[in-house]
Amino acid sequence: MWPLWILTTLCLLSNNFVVSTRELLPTPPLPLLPLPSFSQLKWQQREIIMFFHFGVNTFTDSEWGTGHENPAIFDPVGLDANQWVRTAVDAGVSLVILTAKHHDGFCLWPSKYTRHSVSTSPWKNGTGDVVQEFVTAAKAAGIDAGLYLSPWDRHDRRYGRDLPYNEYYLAQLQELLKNYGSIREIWFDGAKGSNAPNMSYYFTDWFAMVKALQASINIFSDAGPDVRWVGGETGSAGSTCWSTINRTSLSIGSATIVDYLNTGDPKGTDWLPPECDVSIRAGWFWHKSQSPKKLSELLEIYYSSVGRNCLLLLNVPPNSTGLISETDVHRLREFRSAIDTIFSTNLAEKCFIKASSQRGGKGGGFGPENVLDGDHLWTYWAPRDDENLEEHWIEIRGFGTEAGEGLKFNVIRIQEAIGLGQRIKRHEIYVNGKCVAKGTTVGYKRLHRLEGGMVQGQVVRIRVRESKGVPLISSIGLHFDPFWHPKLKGQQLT
Ligand code: FUL
Repeated sequence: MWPLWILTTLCLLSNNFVVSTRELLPTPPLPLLPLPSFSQLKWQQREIIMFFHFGVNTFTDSEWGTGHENPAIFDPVGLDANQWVRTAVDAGVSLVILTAKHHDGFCLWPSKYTRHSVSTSPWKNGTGDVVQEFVTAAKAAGIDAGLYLSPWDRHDRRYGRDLPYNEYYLAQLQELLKNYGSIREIWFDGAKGSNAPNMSYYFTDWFAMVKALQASINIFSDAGPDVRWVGGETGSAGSTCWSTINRTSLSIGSATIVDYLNTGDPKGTDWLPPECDVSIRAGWFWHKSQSPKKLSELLEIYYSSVGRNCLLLLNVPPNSTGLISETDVHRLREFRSAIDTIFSTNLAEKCFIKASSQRGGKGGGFGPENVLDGDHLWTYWAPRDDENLEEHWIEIRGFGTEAGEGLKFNVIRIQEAIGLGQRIKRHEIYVNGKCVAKGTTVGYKRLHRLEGGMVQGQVVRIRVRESKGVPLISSIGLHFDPFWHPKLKGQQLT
């Protein structure tokens, strides 16, 4: 046995040989719970996802089928799921969700537990499977698939009898989540007609079964557990929108909680971000008489959903031929190209940037320059964590031409490093010392499309007036939206 002093000396000596001159970095701040899961973070970054409402209603010009539809009406002779997926990909969408069964109970796959499905329809002589074609097309295009399975079923006789219906529903969940590869979102719709039979859904069993069958899936319902409904179908979240909420205050299918769902809860103990579902047309299903919303309406929806810390779930209904109509394809192209036009240039990239303080000092890895890199999650500006600091701010200052003429923009983008929790409660934006926008929450992404129109100025300061812990900002953008024509006149703030 070596004496301790010899061991210590040897260690010190050997350390001398390996000691490096590399400076150690200051550690990141503590997270502020609750935090998103890995799958929720992946979901949030998608920004826009797409819904396909398709089924017997597509052939009957209705929104809620009765459950008595004859499968003989289902015959989408030109069905091409690749065209649906191409439309989604061209719109920048990475996850598409299909109504495998809507309230009418008709199944788009040949379920072994009912005859009310594609198997008794004339489409492909009863040998077709829309769910299969849909997931195969998504996989071929390299995007993810999700499924909607309506709890309310107006066709099946078991509906209204708790045990048999829950067993039926679980059997179908297993078919869908076992046989079609990776499914990334499952949509449990809380909707149900007022005269429908009473029914208790065994949500605990459903959720557990889903998680047993799929590793990276997010479960959507009014109350999560992974993604919550935003409380309306207009594609718009509250201007205050927390990803946090108390799940115990939520229930599925209750109209009384919509305001709470819309804004979330700063004191919420669960990370349960909202999804804004809205249709490109007035109805969820295709109707010959309807046409897509105008580009300006879609942009309004984008600012009120993605721009308010949410995901936009945009429904685009395939028609009775089994294709997405050309009018919708065209409108979606315009929509994507408008978003790209607005956000592909960030005027702040050409600017000086400074902040009220920075964690660990210069070179510590938490400087304000992090808000201009391409990582919108894990590199961020962190101010010094010091109770005596009165306020945290970050400032963008033009130089060269921008210093003379000033920066011209009408959209401000702010993003929080939500991997460490959602923190900002109140913020304000000043251009040359004048307040041009105020808001509450930021979250993953907050967009301010300026009500006063374009502003022009040399110095833009974002002041965080209130936050839970220190604010952590991962990205900032100053953008110009040529499609925005507010009633108020622009302001020259030079
Ligand atoms: C609602 C349903 O009743 C609509 O038909 C549609 O599926 C929409 C997404 O959810 O609750």
